[in-house]
Amino acid sequence: MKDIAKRFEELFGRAPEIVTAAPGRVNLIGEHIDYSEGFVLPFAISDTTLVALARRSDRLIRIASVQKSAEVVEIALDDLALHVGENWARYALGVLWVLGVDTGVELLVDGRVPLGAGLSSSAALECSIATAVNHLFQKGLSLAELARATQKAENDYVGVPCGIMDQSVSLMARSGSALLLDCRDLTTENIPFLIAPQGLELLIIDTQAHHKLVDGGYAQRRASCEKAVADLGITSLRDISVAEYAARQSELDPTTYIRGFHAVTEMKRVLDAVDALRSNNFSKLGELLNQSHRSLRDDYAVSCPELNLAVDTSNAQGALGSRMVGGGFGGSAIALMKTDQVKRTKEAVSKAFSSAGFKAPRFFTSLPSAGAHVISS
Ligand code: GAF
Repeated sequence: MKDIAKRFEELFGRAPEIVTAAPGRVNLIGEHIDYSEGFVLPFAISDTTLVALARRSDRLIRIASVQKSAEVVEIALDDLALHVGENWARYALGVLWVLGVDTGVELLVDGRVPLGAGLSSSAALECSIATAVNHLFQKGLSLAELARATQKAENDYVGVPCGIMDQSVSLMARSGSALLLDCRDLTTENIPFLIAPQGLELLIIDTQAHHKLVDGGYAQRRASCEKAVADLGITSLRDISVAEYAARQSELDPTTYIRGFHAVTEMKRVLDAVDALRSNNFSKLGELLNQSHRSLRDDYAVSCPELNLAVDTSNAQGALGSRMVGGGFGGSAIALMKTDQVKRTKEAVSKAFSSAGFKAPRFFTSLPSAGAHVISS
């Protein structure tokens, strides 16, 4: 694969001033609770999005992506607030808009996080650009500030109502650990996640499914959680125990109740998963993954037939546990299993998908990897 600095030079006729990388993620557990101020436990995967950037002496912004045939999109810096550009370009422009650059730039993206697999290629893109801008323009922003800024870019510039998890882990992850992230104040703790010495592997199954509900469904789930908070008169679902929540069921309409029930139980499962990891209790972790999946499928209603088939087939092959990850309605599932079960699980999932008439799934594995960093400057 060609070096991004070389490609930048071919495209823009000079060397970049900085090259950065930021990873995609999988979430071990803690799904759909980042926007309810919960704890989540994602880790960064080894696939990253590379960005090469150089300042211009005028006020022109020129951006391109290797995955879009390096076709250059141009916009005047003073027109950034107009929110223009095709989809991928808006993710990039949104970050320049939110962080503020005082000169034009040339920017090339090489996104190596599998696209459309629910592995947060968009957060990787945002965070790689944010890291480059923060360094080159000497913004001095902390990782938490960069996470809030990139989330704002996605919410307000692209128009996707995402939470804070994906950007935070892409920026803050450490190799060898899952990131216990408190989505209320963005404090973190690194929880070692070293499964290979235990003879275990976390298989990532990209179902290649993308159901239409994605956008509307996500916003509706968020709205249900906000309604539960408002109707119960509490500050956040984070501030109520499962028992107290259940005791107040009559105060909520059935849909609001069941959505919030997922959130409060998932918050507890994350803390239980941390305990399980700290005591090397991987069968307990597997059980929590299964509970999380059932809750996302039955209570939160964000799974889909492809994700359920991936999870059920993995479990039937003897996985310790399996669940859908990310926003849902498609994307990927994870399955924790003994290393020697990986091959036959892949075969079984592929066969089950083919029999069900689904697209062929893709498989990945990844060790927990480092967050965004400068490669050269
Ligand atoms: C998507 C969002 F971008 C995250 O903020 C998070 O809510 C996740 O879905 C569900 O946990 O990845």
